[in-house]
Amino acid sequence: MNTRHADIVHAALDSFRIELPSWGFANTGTRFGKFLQLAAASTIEEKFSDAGHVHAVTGVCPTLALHVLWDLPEGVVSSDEVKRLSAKYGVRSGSINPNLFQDQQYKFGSFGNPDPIVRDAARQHVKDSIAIARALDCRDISLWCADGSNYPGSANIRQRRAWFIESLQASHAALGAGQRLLVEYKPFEPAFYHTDIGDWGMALLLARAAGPAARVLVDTGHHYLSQNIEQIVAWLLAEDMLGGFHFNDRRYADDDLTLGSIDPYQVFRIFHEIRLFEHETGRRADIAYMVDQSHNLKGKIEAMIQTVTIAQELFAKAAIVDHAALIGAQRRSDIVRAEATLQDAFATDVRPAVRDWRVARGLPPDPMEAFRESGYLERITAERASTRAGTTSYA
Ligand code: PSV
Ligand code: MN
Repeated sequence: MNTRHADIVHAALDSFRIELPSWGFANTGTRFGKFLQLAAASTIEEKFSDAGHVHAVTGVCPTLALHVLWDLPEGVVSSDEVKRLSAKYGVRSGSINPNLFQDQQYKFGSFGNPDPIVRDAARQHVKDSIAIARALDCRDISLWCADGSNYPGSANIRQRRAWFIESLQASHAALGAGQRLLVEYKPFEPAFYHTDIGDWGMALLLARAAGPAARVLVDTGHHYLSQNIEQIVAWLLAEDMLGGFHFNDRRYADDDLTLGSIDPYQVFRIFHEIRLFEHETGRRADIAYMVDQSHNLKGKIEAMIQTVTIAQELFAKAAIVDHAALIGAQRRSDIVRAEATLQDAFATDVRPAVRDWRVARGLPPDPMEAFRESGYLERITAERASTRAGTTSYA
């Protein structure tokens, strides 16, 4: 790697921050079972503490996404306590995630429920979540609706779309200045016939209908197999409608595997579209990068450190793409040269430059080693094991 590349990598990493999910530190599992980890967090304080350790060794995770029912079940009254935890552990609250899928009343949907009382309750919960976000100085309200149906004929798809527009507009109207509503889509699960916000096109139209501060959130695991996610990203960028990412990888469905563990080239291509957009427009894309992974087998904190490291490396690789060469080759329709321009960047070993960047910023050169040497995992394993052996809370 030459010095010009090293400088580009350093500048790119300076601009790259990634948010951790509170639920990624808690015990989770599949619908068949959970393998409990004694070190898993079960209180919001433990989640902040664990996130603080990831941030301490990586230096790029200053915020923690919160899920309202799992982290602030008592609502806005908990915000002072959350602020205290932020200050204590050096991590701010990040995106606020309403929960419109867990309560029994949402069996037949939230914003799309045929019962107006349930639709009202869902709207109220989102408004309460926005108030929490305001109290915690959080910009983004990240909305995922599990709504859908399992059997043809059992739901009126167009009617539900209209109900969604109504509720999203009402939610948007409750936003404070500078806040954003991120609309996440997912093709299936938990619904297996139709999902009300099933893909990026539906999310885009609904976000547009909601109001000017709504954007689309792309969860990389929420696509059909072989779908071209970077093309979706390129279109959303062009439409100024890309608000954020939930990062994870998958092999079959929404598997919650570590980012880049199955297809790192896909993640590189996504980052490349963002860097190319910024190169061509001279504008910074205003995107919230967030992790959305709950690990069932890997140690939770180590999985997060590994994810962040991989994200940084793939972002750095995308940063060194030779844009001038690429654009020139595309204009000449020199397909082989254009393709090789991407492949060259992807094949470049950026790890030494990333390590140098860490050292220059006073961070440990190897975050995983630093974490393993810190003794934190052994300490929390002993402490948490003694206080609650056998706890099975989801988040
Ligand atoms: C749904 O699969 C999802 O991606 C949403 O973002 C939820 O908030 C999150 O997972 C919960 O684990
Ligand atoms: Mn998600």
